[in-house]
Amino acid sequence: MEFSYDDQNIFARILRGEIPNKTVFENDHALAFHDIEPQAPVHVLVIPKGAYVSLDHFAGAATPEEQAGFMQAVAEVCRITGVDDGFRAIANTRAHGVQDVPHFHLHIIGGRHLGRMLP
Ligand code: IU
Repeated sequence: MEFSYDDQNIFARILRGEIPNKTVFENDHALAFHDIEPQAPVHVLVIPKGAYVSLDHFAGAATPEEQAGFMQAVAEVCRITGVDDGFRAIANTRAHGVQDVPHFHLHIIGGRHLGRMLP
């Protein structure tokens, strides 16, 4: 499918430094920051710095370096937040996935037992 990126979305503005964020980790290709409305003791969003609207867009179009940088950020978030007992990683996607912000983001949620959730 065709992906169209809106560069006025809130995470694009965070990446441009127009809006502050509580950064957990940053590298050349990704930024991780605390969710503004945490659903658990740990709730961090990991986003690529490139203009990707969704997980499938990122997975299909990002360079190997961008993908490696993103996964390094995921690993660092898990290490820094200490979610050794486990966590959930969620990528809400488009309308059926109830994605609010159209810049790919992976929720890393943990710090408590999360219960079963499928879907
Ligand atoms: P979603 O996966 O697109 O549905 O979730 C977007 C998340 O972005 C949601 O958990 C919000 O609390 C979070 N968020 C944020 O951290 N900072 C913001 O300025 C805005 C949303 I707007």
